[in-house]
Amino acid sequence: MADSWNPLTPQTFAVDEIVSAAKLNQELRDRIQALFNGLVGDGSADLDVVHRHKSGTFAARPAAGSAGRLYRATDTGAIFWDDVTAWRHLSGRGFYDGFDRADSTTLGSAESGHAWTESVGNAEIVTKTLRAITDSIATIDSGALLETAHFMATFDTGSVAGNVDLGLVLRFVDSNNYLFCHQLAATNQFLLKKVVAGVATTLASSSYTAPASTTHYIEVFLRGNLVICRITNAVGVPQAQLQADVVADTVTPFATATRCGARLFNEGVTGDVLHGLNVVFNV
Ligand SMILES: [Ca+2]
Repeated sequence: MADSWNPLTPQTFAVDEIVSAAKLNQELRDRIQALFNGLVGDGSADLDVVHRHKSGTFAARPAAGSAGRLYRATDTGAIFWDDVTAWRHLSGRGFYDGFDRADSTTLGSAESGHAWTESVGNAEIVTKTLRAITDSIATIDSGALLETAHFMATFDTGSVAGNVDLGLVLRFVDSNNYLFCHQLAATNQFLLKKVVAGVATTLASSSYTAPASTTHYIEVFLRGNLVICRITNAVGVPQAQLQADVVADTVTPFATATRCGARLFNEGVTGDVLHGLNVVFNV
């Protein structure tokens, strides 16, 4: 008999039908063709099988270990690729939070869907800003290795210029191992530092005294071992820029860092606050 591939018009079977081999064979062929069309061909041509990848919340993502899988996180909008050893960030809208929600001592989830963690100390949301109650590092999980990224943050310095101590954490493993940029009144500098086994080392620095109660922007380009950080005042004038090669830190010791966030060490009502943070991963 001639081939007749028509997966959209399956055979019908009566309850008491004794099915002929030809009819069963036809049905089998049609179903296999439908599967083939859906997976290999143009999915829109076959309504029986639509090729979709596994999806679910970021927290429900399985462990990496099967090469080539894709996973779409429904809450953070990210798509990841499994390279066996780790999930790689393939695309997505990235992370963003303007803290446009009610005052709270817990940080909840960012507007992009990423869950905040108070990795160090205690922070809170006050008047649509992030503020430290005690010296704090608040992080989110990007879900993949932070090899390249672009950070843009808006801060307001606190009301006491001599206490300014704010920054962005670019790669965070734990409270004793992380890379960060830092505006620090104690030395009147903008700095890039690494903390390894609890010991902080300055990788680059530039003189800058941040005035009190003033909006600043911090922008960071993270490109593997190359890091460029700059701090800009409210009218867009760059005040300090750092360029550093952190070659030893690209994969070691921060190889497992998937977290990044804000470091606020000038706490309380007179302290510095973060207005908003946007991070685009793997740009
Ligand atoms: Ca808190």
